[in-house]
Amino acid sequence: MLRPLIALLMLCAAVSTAAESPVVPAAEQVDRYVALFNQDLLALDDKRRVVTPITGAFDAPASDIARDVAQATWFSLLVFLPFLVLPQVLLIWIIWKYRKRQDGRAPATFTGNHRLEIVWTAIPVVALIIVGIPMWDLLYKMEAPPADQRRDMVVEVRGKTYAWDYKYQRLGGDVPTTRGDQFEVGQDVVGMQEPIVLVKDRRVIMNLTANDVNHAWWVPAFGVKKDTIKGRYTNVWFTPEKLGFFKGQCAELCGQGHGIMLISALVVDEADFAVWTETQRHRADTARVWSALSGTTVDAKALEDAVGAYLLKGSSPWRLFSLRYWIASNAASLARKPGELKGEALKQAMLARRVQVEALINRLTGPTTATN
Ligand SMILES: [Cu+2]
Repeated sequence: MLRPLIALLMLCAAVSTAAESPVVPAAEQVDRYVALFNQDLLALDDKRRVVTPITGAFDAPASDIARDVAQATWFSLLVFLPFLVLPQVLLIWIIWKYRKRQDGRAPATFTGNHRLEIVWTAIPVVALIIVGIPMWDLLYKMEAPPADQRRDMVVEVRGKTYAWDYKYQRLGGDVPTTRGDQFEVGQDVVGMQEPIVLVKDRRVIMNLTANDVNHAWWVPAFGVKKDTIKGRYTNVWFTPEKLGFFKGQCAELCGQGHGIMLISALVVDEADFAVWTETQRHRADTARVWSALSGTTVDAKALEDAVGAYLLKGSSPWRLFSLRYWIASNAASLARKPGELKGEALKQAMLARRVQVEALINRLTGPTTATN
């Protein structure tokens, strides 16, 4: 009954997606994208070190702002370092040179030297001005939003005890975003923080706020640290310049979960970002299939109904890829959470269930899916 209807929808979708870009990834690439988009924040290596540590702006700046912040900090360190070192060197030299020599000489006693006092006040003032001018410039740059924002990504960042929600208000680049295209990411099926996904060399403007108490969004590699405050918006912007996975942490003491209020950001190229946004658009529709799959046992009838309902709403290649992606991604998240099925047993069970869904997709959509 379902099959002819879905086949017809498939045909319509094939026509409508013919001009669509980019290319839909093959079903075999699902696991590659799960490994990219759904990285384990708490994963440890063989030596029990965190696989994705928080990296700093100084050793590995990953944005234009981080580069500027690192440069400004090194510059001020260079200017101020003599003030730290010189007095210590002079002190040690004076102690040694005028040490008590047991030769009967009395130490000189004097107070005040106006000329010296003017000099040691003037030099630090000049140093402050030398450092202050470029710092003022940088602070102004960080605060002032860029003038031409037409190609920028815009994300609303919402802090809440103890996680982050990201609402994509505009994706940026060449693709205009309509209100219907907006989506939100936050926590995965087991409640773990999801990354904010950004595009290399695409500037992002963040509008930050909070649901409850104050938090602060801090990712050192981007050179960004900003308070999120309930009832008002704060703003930051930066351009990610390196591909990769970057981690941060809430930087405003917000409660007992503050220490585990992690932040993760993934910077990808435009092609991978397009795949990610497409999977996000169909995500909510995959929930029923996942709920039929995720129990200890699977009710075949309920699963078939859920897959059938998903395909009836649309069975374009992107929708098929998204269904496969979310089943695999949710399974990866579930595997990190202690449960009735653990480790290898859970992995095998989930692989078997993915095969089950694949068979259903093929049966309900016909052989055309093989070419997607
Ligand atoms: Cu906090």
